[in-house]
Amino acid sequence: MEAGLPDRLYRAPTAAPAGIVHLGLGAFFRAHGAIYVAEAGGWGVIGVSLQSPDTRDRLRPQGWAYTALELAPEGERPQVVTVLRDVLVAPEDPQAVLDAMAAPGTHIVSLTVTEKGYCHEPATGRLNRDHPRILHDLANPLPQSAPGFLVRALALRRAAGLPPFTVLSCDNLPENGRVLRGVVLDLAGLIDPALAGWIAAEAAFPSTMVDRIVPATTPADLDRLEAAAGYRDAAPVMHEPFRQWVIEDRFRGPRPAFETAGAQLVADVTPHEHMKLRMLNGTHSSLAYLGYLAGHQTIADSMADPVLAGFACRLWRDEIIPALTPPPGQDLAAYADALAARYANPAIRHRTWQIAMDGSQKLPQRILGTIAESRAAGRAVPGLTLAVAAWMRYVSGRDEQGLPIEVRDPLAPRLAALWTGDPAATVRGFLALAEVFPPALRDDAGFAAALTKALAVLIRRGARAAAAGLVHA
Ligand code: CS2
Repeated sequence: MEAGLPDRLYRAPTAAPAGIVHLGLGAFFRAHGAIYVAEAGGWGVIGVSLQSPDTRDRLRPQGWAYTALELAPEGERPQVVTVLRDVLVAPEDPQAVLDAMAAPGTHIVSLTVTEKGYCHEPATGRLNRDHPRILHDLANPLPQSAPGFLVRALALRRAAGLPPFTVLSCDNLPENGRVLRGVVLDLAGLIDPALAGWIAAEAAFPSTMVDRIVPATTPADLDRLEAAAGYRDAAPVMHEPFRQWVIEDRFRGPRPAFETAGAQLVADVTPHEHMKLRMLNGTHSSLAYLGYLAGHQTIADSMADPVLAGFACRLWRDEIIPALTPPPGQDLAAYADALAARYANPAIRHRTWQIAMDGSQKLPQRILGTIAESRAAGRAVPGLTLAVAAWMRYVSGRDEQGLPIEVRDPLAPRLAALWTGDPAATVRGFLALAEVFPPALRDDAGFAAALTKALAVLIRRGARAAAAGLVHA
């Protein structure tokens, strides 16, 4: 142990197999799934970074231990998490990742690779066969993409006469297990149809709903932790007190007793996923675009602005809740109240810029589904329509003062090129994006008209005034 973590919290290495390989070792998993696994007991995790060695290099001198700092309005609480057994960096040694996934002691491969890591078309959920990483993985046995690792590792297990691992998707996609299964079967079918048949018959892909607000760790957070806990950690994670994990109980082998850590094991995750993606992530994205354009750095700052707080309440009450079927026993109005309190937590500095990232991958499940279903049912959704207009303005790459915005999105150059400044022409260009907009919206002239009107108001009056117009409507 070289770094400053207290010795008494360091867990000696164990020879027991970890049981879980996790793809995508970002802050979210380390502040959410890893803590559930740690609290369930008896299992460990081999973490895999699919991009950079940074997290591995920071964690190695700490024996893979790190601090999760809970940020509540009333104070901070550090917890040292010692569930990681090893960290692998896929681009450095993809074979080591495949070996860990194919090991007989591995029963679960879980994923937090973000929406774009699924290499799917967001509007349809199908594999994007033209994705550069998928093209690479079709031609090479050592993969780059998450679906590529799953397919090649499952092939190794099949060849070795081992059962498949359970694939546990923990990303913010609706029916994430089903989407991932489809992507994996598409890719496996292109490599070896018999393998695809075996995966379809033998492997389990339970869907899960994950929830905890985990802003990216900043250099200032390292100092903040040192002040709160008295030691320096090179890779802590910051999170809110709330956490939720709803898991479809369909595992193919052994699993941790997640329920002892508070996870809900259910037969059908879909209503939970819809509620969370549309009520939390849908308003998160709406506040991210409108809040950023209105000059707010964080979600808490946006919620401290009565106009945007009122706008979020309007979205929940008038537009999102009427289109939802609540999960059994769930009061959606109470869920909205709890979200408003979580967003307002001033200790969490969750940047609007961070949430605004990858909108082309996020909008379909967060906002466009609600819009399409509401329009089909004859309900007006001007607030969500304004949020889509704000996204269009945001990805133009210029804010309301004409200053540049650092847009992060796999489609960023194409999106920026669609902005003409003329509302009708801009809306026509965006609605032609088949990857993003479902056919029901692309072919809906009424929606095009409503979006054009919202964009015109946004351009003329600015984001804050446009939102205010709907709060008092
Ligand atoms: C956020 C989510 O960054 C984003 O897009 O909306 O990460 C959100 O904080 C989590 O899904 C909360 O569970």
